[in-house]
Amino acid sequence: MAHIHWYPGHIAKAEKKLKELLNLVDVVIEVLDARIPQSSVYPDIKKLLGEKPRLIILNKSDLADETETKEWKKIIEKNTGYPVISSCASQNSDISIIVNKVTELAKPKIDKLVTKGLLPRPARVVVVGMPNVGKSSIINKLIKKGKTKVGAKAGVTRQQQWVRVNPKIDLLDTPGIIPLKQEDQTKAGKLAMVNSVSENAYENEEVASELIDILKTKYPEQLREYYKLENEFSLEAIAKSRNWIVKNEEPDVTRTAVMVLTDFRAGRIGKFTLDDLEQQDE
Ligand SMILES: Nc1nc2c(ncn2[C@@H]2O[C@H](COP(=O)(O)OP(=O)(O)OP(=O)(O)O)[C@@H](O)[C@H]2O)c(=O)[nH]1
Ligand SMILES: [Mg+2]
Repeated sequence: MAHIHWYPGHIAKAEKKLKELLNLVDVVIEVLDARIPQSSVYPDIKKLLGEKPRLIILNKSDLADETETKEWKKIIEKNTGYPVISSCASQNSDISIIVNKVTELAKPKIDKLVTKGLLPRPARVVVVGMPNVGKSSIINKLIKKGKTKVGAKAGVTRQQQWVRVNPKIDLLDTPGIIPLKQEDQTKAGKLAMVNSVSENAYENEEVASELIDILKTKYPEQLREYYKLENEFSLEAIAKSRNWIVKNEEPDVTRTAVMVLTDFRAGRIGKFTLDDLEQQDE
C-alpha cells in the first residue's frame, strides 16, 4: 500500500479559501476525474458545498472506460441528486450542455431575486476540483465562448475576474482548488496514479505496482498486449520484457515504474476506470 501524507494545516487554509469563493456564487461546477469518479471526490464535499446547486463533471472521459463512465454518471446522479455530465478537453460539444445545466441549476435562485423585487442577474459560477482534474481547461473552454471580462466585483480579490460566458452566466476565471485530503490510502494511491498528488508525496514504484494490480484484474488483456507480457503481470515482468536490466541481472523497476505511470496517464495502455462499480461508497 502506498503511503501518502497530508498536511492538516494546508488543508484548513485551503478549505477556508474555498469557502470564501463559494460564498460568492450561486452554482458550483465540481470537476472529477472520470478514471476515478469516487476517489476524486473530496471526503468532506457535502459539508464544504452545503446546499449550493452543483453540476458534476466527469472530465478526462477520453481516458476512461466509456461503459463504466455511463454507469458512474447514473450512480452519482442518484446518490447526489445533482446532474452529472462527462466531458473531455478535446471536445467542444459539451460546452452548451454545461451552459444549459448551469442555467437550469441557477434558475430558482434568480427567480427568487425577482420575486423579492430585484432585477434578474446572471448566475454566478465557480469551477472547483482537486489538482490536475482539468479545471483550467474547462474554464478556458467556457471563456473562449464568451470573452467579455466583467471586472472585479466587491469582495473578490484582485486576482479573480468574472467573465460573462453568456447573458445568463458569469464565471470566475480562477478555479477553487479542493485540497488533497484522502485518508483512505487506496483512494489516495489512485489520486497519485492519475497525477493529482505531488510527486514528493509517494514512491513511483509503490504506486505503479498498485496500478498494475488494478489493471491485471480489470483489464488484463490490454496490459498483456501493450507490454508484450505472458502470464506474469508486474514491474519486474515489464522490465524484463523491455530488456531493462541493471547490474546483477536485476530488472530496472525504477525506470519501469516511471514508464508505466506515464503510459497510463497518457492513455496509451487503454481507456481505464480504476474505481470499482462493485465497491461503491454509500
Ligand atoms: N486527456 C485529457 N487531458 C486533459 C483533459 N482535461 C485536461 N487535461 C490535461 O490535464 C492536465 C491538467 O489540466 P488543467 O486544466 O490544467 O487541470 P487543473 O485542474 O486546472 O489543474 P491544476 O490547476 O494543476 O489544479 C493538462 O495537461 C491538460 O492538458 C481531458 O479531458 N482529457
Ligand atoms: Mg489549473
